Amino acid sequence: MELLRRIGAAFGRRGVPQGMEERVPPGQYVTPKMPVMSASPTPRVRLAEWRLSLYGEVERETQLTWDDWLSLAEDGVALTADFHCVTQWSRLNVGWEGVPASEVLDLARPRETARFAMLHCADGYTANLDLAAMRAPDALFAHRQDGAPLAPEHGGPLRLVVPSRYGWKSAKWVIGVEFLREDSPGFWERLGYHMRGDPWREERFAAR
Ligand SMILES: Nc1nc2c(c(=O)[nH]1)N[C@H]1C(S)=C(S)[C@@H](COP(=O)(O)O)O[C@H]1N2
Ligand SMILES: [Mo]
Repeated sequence: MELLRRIGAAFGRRGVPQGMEERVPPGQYVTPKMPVMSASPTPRVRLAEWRLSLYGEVERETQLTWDDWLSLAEDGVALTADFHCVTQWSRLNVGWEGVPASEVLDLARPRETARFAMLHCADGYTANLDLAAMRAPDALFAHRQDGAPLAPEHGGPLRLVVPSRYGWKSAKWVIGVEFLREDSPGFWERLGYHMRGDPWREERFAAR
């Protein structure tokens, strides 16, 4: 076994560049380009009608227009993060610009009882997340990717990015954040995907 381990270490992991082993969760390989992964066709979103609604377990229901978003984003952040899809590709160093998710959540003054969120999207897609993951320092609502406006197929005008969870939780075309007391399954979670989806623990599918 020790010999096998040493041979493995010398060759590295399949699909993982030398020296990147720490960055790539178990069972993932690195892809140079960001694939498009959508369960349905790209929805048409008109900025004049676009709203982001924050509701549920909150003190102050909030709706942002696109102009509201742009002024929020003036004091926004740019960060680089790795993206891990449950179908096993990982893309390293994706550049995002937007607003930290915790800052967006706080606009609605979540109640203390709010512990989870359901993300609602313009294509009818949903994804559930624990608020602790959404409040991680690298989680953001993003309207720009790799220095350009977020392309429609990648979730433009606005998507969520939660690098500490598998990609299916990074909701594209996000239009609603519903705050919840209890966890509830979204689109893929109802079909057997893991409720939490931490790539470092390889939480791909729910135990059955
Ligand atoms: N609204 C919506 N968001 C979504 C999806 C989707 O089908 N609809 N697919 C998810 C999946 S499985 C992944 S891996 C990422 C892919 O993002 P990309 O298409 O920008 O690579 O978006 C996630 N967000
Ligand atoms: Mo995915």
